[in-house]
Amino acid sequence: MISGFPVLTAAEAASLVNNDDVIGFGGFTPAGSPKAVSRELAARAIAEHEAGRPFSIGVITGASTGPSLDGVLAASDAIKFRTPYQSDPELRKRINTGRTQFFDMHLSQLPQAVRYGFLGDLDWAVVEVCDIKPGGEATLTSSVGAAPTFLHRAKRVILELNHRHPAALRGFHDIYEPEDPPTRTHIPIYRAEDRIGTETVMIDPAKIAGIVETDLDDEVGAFDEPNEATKMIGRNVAGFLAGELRAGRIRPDFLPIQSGVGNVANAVLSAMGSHPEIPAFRMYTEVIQDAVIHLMREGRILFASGSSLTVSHEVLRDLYRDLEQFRGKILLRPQEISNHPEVVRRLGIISINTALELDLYGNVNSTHVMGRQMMNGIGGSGDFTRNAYISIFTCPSLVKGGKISPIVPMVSHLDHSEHSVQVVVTEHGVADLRGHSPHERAEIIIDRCADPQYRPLLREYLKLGGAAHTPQTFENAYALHRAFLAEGDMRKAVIGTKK
Ligand code: 0RQ
Repeated sequence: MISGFPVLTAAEAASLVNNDDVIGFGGFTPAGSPKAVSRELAARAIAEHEAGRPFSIGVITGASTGPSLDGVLAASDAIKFRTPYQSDPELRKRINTGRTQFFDMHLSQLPQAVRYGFLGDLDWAVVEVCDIKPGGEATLTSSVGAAPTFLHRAKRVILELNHRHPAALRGFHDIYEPEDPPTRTHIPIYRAEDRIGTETVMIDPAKIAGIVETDLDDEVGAFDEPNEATKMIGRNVAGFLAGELRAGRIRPDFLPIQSGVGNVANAVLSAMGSHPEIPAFRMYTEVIQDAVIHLMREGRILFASGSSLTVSHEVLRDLYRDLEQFRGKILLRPQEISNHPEVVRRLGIISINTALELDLYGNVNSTHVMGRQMMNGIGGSGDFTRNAYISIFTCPSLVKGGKISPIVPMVSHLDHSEHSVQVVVTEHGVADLRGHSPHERAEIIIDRCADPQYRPLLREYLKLGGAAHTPQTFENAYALHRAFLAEGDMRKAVIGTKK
């Protein structure tokens, strides 16, 4: 027994789950995701399938998880449906071949969708903790995600007590669950560092089926070294923001920053950190990445509010070693709060996210390759973009060795519309779309952001559209995509014929 709760092996815990059950797993991108029970659920699925019996479960998470959760469950065909975000190659393959039903959701909306009953009953919450007290008071680990809602709503609970995370993490979390309408009030955050909730989650002890002890690392992937293009994108974003400061459109003490996941995001933060005109700033974001911790150590980032410490093993190890140095400078919040549109608008957050592709008018596709293949999901990019003080999208001007231009006449899938997207940045430059009509936007994007190899094709497309308010032409809107699908290279597109 631990704190009066039965200790189970991961296999014993997994044996409690029934075919068709729906599980809410804690964790966020993939910090703090459970890693032991999911492995045993996958083993059970394989055994059940071999015995000719069905076994699959609904998997709801905060955001992406690692190979020990999405990876093994997908590989054993154990996922019946999946929401709201993923990034596992094995799972992606199944989603894109129709074997797993995936629905893509704004991350801030997931917890309330669970509470409203939109996703059906939640049979289980499986959540990683670093401490559990006898009355059911638990300290979460390196993320919060949707764990508080899962723990409150699920019929039963399994906890993974992971000794890799110190119990001294208590105090780094700010747990707050809003009331549901009609009794919801405002979220009382007025500055990035405002604490509004509790340090721990209270779990009904009667629901705790058992505790599984583990000692496992988080499964956050390492970052690539930034290449010339990502470094230039970073410098261009930093240069643009410095210009906004000079022009007085951003106040001298700056505004909180949200930055997406991935290599470009890491490079952007590093460039902002080393820009002489950008003052030390605060983050109000969902994912706290390596660059944030480095810049906090250098005094360039003063405070970070997020939902997860999505950092590499080394950075997490050193952060835990120096934990007291970071106390009071980091708060981990539920994704419902870290991404809350009301707070994003109130604080005046500058959002910086990455596009898969974007079109001449500023519409952005964050999720679907060639309009068909799901990459990861919209994540929190919509929560922030729509409500930002300034919304920025970055992308390289070329991918796949130049065979694809992420800047296209019309996006093949729409996640963020022209009404929400204000600034576009590639390694070539910055397209500031604020206050410009679709015609003007197209000119600016082609001149400043498209790769020179693609500018003639894009100009040709624009010319063909004539004087319409938004000069799309259905015959040619997907000429670049069609050329890539037919000939493996967008540069082979022919604009102007009714192919
Ligand atoms: O392919 O992996 O085969 O090399 O897409 O692209 O350049 O490595 O960029 O890692 O920053 O990911 C939009 C996916 C960018 C991510 C996306 C190919 C490219 C490469 C990855 P390879 P990069 P990144 C906060 C905010 C949505 C969620 C979000 C994302 C691979 O940023 O998931 O913003 N965003 N959340 O070659 C075909 C194109 C392509 C393309 C790139 N136009 N067509 N392939 N690629 N553009 C975080 C959360 O919410 C949790």
